[in-house]
Amino acid sequence: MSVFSENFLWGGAIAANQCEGAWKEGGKGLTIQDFVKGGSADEPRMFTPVIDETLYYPSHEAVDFYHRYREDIALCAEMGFSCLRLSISWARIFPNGDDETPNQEGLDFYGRVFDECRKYNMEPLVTLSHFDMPWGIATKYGGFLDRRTIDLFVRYAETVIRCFGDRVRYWLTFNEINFGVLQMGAFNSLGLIEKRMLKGADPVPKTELKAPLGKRIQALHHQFLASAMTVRKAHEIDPDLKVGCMLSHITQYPLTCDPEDMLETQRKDRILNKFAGDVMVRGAYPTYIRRLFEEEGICLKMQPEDVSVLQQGTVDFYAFSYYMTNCSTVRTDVERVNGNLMGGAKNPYLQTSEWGWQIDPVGLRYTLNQLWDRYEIPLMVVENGLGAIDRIENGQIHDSYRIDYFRRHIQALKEAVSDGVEVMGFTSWSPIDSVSAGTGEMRKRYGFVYVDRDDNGTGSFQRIKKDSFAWYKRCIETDGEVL
Ligand code: BGP
Repeated sequence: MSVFSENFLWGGAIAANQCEGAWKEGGKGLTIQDFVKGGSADEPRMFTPVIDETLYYPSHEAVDFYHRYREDIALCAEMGFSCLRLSISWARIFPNGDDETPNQEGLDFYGRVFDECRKYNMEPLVTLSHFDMPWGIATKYGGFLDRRTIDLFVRYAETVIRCFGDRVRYWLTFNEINFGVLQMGAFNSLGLIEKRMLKGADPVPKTELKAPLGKRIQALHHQFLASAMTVRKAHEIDPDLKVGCMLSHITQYPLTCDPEDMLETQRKDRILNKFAGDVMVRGAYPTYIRRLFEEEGICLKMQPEDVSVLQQGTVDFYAFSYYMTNCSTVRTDVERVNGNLMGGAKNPYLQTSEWGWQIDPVGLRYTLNQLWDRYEIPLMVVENGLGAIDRIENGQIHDSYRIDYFRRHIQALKEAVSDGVEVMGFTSWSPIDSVSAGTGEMRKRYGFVYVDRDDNGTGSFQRIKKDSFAWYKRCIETDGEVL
């Protein structure tokens, strides 16, 4: 008998800027991602303050989901998905971010996408903001550092929730909101771009788009408020709608049992993983964060009403991405590895992916248990998967490595459910190959479905089922019994 509940959500997750393309169609405005070129694990993506249309920018065409959504949703339906996580591009609805009225063509597009999902009884799970702030908000307002951006976001959120609330029951506010505490999150997550970066026309490495911690925390505070206000709005519109937070959970292990390593692990875990979750699930700033603010000289500007806004806007469920774990240590003479959003000390017990991310299925069980113990609200794994190079042999892709990755992670998920953790669902990252968020590459593939597109922007966009397609179909069909 299956360990999963009857209405467990099985599916996959994609994001607008990584799959849609059609960057100037349907009245869409520009987003911050439209200015970023492709890179690789060793070569940072370049940001160009002015778009040079002779160059290749991965988001401009991505994998053409905008024109091929029917085919892609049908493929997901064929695998038996009961859920498709996807994001709305804010700039398709409010092209400049602060327009007087929403763009009807954008609303119509998503209406068609959600109808298509419903046709197959697939529950859409919608991320309102997945790393693609409208360019107008980043440049005119300075992203989330400006309090006015809160209202712009809430207006956008209210518009789409009112419009699609009948077809979309599950919502996520910001993708990987905890990214904002990291330097890399300044641009992607918070939309912070220093004025001087916009002056010349010269490309700058995306890694140079930085902001001091104080500014990032202030902007993150505004995102917390925007998220809390959205939760309240959604419940006003329809009390049955469920709104979740979404974090990238980068579980930290101590590299050794040296008490100093234990403390370092706790410190990192709190800032990176717990802080944002605590605010959004518990509705208040945790006490441990005060000391960090003091030590870093951070003086958060709050309005008197902020405390109650956070309190009244706690989320209904906790969603997170899980790809890997890292080790923390105070020692500096240790081997290090790459990772999603950040690297860490190498764990001698784990293998790494081709991009250096440590593969840790058991860590998923550990993480789910930790989160359940802390919050006791429903959890959902909304991203998990293996970025790998796939090779076509006689028109087929034998991705046994990906099957192995999922088999072990879903096994761990089942163990966690048997441990008593309440898990609502599991959506793999990118069931259809899409552009990598970190490197902008196409060759870093996650899909059950291969897309003919390369890192130079050539390819027919043809979709080809990989071996993992039939495997995942069988997994869903048997409710995770046959892995
Ligand atoms: C998460 C993002 C996704 C996705 C995934 C894989 O951080 O939410 O957008 O892309 O990571 O990362 P990457 O694409 O860099 O391999």
